[in-house]
Amino acid sequence: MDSPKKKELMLGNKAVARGLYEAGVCFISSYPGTPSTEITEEAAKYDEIYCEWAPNEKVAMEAAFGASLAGRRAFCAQKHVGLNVAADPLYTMSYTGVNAGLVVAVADDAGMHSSQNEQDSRHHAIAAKLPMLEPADSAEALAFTKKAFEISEQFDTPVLIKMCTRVAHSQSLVETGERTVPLKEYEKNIAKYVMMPGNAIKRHPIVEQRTRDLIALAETGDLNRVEMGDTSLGIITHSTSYQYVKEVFGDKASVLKLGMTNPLPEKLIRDFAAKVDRLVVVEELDPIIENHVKSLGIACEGKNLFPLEGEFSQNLIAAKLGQSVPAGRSLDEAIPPRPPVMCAGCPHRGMFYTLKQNKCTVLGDIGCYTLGAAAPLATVDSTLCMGASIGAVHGFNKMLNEASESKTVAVIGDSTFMHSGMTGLANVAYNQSNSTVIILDNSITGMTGHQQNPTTGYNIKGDPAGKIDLEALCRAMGFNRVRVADPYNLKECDTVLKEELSAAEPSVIISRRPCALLKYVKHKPALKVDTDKCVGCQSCMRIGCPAISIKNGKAAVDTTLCVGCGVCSQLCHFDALGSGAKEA
Ligand SMILES: Cc1ncc(C[n+]2csc(CCOP(=O)(O)OP(=O)(O)O)c2C)c(N)n1
Repeated sequence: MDSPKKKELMLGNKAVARGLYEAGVCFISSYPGTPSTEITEEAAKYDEIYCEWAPNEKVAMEAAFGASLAGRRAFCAQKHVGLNVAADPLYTMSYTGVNAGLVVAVADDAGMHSSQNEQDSRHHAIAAKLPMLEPADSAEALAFTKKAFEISEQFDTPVLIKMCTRVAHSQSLVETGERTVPLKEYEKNIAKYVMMPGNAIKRHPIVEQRTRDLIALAETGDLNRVEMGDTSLGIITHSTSYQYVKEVFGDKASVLKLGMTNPLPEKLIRDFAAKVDRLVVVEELDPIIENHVKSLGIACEGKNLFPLEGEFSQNLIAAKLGQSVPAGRSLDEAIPPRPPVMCAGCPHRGMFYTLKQNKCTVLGDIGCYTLGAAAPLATVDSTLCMGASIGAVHGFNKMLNEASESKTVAVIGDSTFMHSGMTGLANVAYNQSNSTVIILDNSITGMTGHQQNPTTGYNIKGDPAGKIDLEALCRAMGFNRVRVADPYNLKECDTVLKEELSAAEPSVIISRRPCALLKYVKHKPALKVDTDKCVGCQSCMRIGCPAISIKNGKAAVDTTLCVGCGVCSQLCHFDALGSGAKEA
C-alpha cells in the first residue's frame, strides 16, 4: 500500500494494524468494541488483507482459526468482554495449536470509559494457557504484533496481544517495515485438530510443555527487559503503567518491564529482586504479577499501595510512592462533566418515550439505547451484557407475567440482535413466554462508531454485502406477530406497542429508522418555537432531547443540533413547535 521504511506518529491500534500488514496477515475477522475497534478498521485499509466484521466475537475467533488452519496468518480483535464471548473456541484452540500463525488482540478498559465492567484479560491468558504480550506504546504495538506471529508458529499456539485504552488510543512514533507473507499448506491432522476426548487428552501435556518452553522465552527473550537505575527502589511493571513509572522516576528507580505477562519468568524476577532494596509491583486492575512474585517466596508491595479499580496515572504513582505530585488541577476538575445522552434526532428516543408512557418494565441491552436509562426517560430496568435482554425477558415473564398482560419487554439493537439476541429469541419461540421483543433497528452499529453488520447490507469497506431480513428471520423462528413501527411517529408506536402487549402470544416489534448521524440520512430543517403559542408547559422536555431547553420560560430549540425529527412537536398541545412556526 505505502512505502515500507518510514517513521510515523501512530495510534497504538493503527500500529497493531501496521504490524498485521508487515507480518503478512491475510485474514482478519473481528467484532467491534471500544477500545479495540480501530485495529480492524485500520487493517481494512490494506487491500492485501481480507477483513470482515463478524456477527460476534466467537464467530470471528472461529473464522480466524479456520483461516490459520488453511495455512494463512490470521487475526481477530475484540474488547475485554468480547473475549468472554469467544472464550469457548479460544480455550480449545490452545489445545489444537495453529497451522499458520494466529494472533488474538484483546483491549481492556480499565476506568470503564465505555464498558459495563472492568475485567482483567490476563486471567483468560492464564486460564487458557496462552502466551500474552502487552505493548506499552505504539512502537511496541507494531513490533509485538509481528513477534506474536513468530511465537505463534514457533510454539504452535494462538498468541494474545493485550491492549488497554491508553496504549490503543495514544499516539507515539513507530518505524514501519516491509510486508512478507509466509504461507503454509493445509495438512489434515485429526489427532491435532479434532478435539474429542481421546485426542484432547494427548494434547493437554503438549500444552503444559509449551508453557514451560514459553517460560524459558520469558527468562531470556527480548520481550522482558531490566532497566537498572537507583537500586533503593525496584519496580516490576508492564503496559501503560511502565510509561507512568518512567515519567515519575526516570533512572531514580530500577525497572523490570514485562512485555510478556503470561507466562511470567521466575529467574528474571529473582535476580531483579535480589538487586533492589524495596520491590514494588505497579499493575492496573488485578494483582497478577504481584501474586506470582509472592508465590516465588519474594516479598513485594503492590495492591497494599495501589487500587484494584480504575486507570493509573503519573500522579497516582508519584503520590503512592512518595514522590512530589506536580501542582495543578486534576483532569476531573479541569474538564466539566458531560453525562452521555441520546443524540438529537436519535430514533431510539420515540420508542423509549412510548414505553415510558405505557409504564413498561424494560429489560435492556448494550448499545446507544442503553441511554434510555438516563433521565428524563429512565426507561431501562436492567442491562447486563450483549444479548441478555431477550434471555432475561423470557425468565421474567415466565415468572411474573404469564397469567396477566405482560408489560415487560426486551429492547435490543440490530447489531446486538445479530451478535447474541437470536439465540435468546429462539428460546422465547421454543419455550413460549408471552414476551414482546423490540428490535431497535437504526441500520448500523451505532455505539462503537458506525460499523456495518449483517442487517445493513454493506461490508466493512462499505461495499454491498449479504443483508439479513429481520422480519423474515423472526417469522422463520416461529413468530406470527412481527410488526414494524416508525419511532419518529409516536402514535404509530403507541398503537403497535399496545396491540402487541395485549396479544396472547410472543411478538417482535421492529422499531425502524436509520441513525440520525448516518451520512446518507437527509434531515429536515430545524424546528422553530412559536413563542406566542408556547405556554412554557415543558411537555417537549419529557423526551430529553439535547436540542430543546427552556429559556425565559419558553421552549427554545438549538438549531445547530435539531434535525427536525418532529418527535417533540408531537408532545406539544399548543402547536408551538414546527418547521413553519414563528422563530423566537
Ligand atoms: C461482548 C461485547 N462486544 C462488544 C461490545 C461493544 N458494543 C457495545 S454495544 C455494541 C453494539 C451496538 O450496536 P446496536 O445493537 O446496533 O445498537 P446501537 O448502538 O446502534 O443503538 C457493541 C459492539 C460489548 N459491549 N460487548
